[in-house]
Amino acid sequence: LAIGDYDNDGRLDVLIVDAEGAPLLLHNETPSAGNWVQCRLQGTKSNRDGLGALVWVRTEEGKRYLRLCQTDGSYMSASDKRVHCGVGSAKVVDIEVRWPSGQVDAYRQIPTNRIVSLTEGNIRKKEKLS
Ligand SMILES: [Ca+2]
Repeated sequence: LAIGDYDNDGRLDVLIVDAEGAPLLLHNETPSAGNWVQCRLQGTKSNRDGLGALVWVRTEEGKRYLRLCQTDGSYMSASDKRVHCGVGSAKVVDIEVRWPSGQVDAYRQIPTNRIVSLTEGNIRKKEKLS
């Protein structure tokens, strides 16, 4: 079993393969799943995929969500390495990435319902949180 957003619509889908049958894709078609953000991490000092990074997502209302960049979870499979986070009705979020190297990068006012690429240590000063 692997989990990922294969069609990049912000809703996580599930792929199941057993020992005998054809692969089964459970395509998530939930009509109103809320807003979301997905982070595609690229490590520079840390591993290239950013595996093990902790991603904090904070909404303007003060809700905070913590996600771990990982691909494990099921036997002989790898799930989507992008970090997915549902954020309810939030239109923008602040994101903080704590990389395995110890580097901390913070980004402000990231619009939701999109995939953002975040490279370790590559942050513009105006986006940096104080
Ligand atoms: Ca999807």
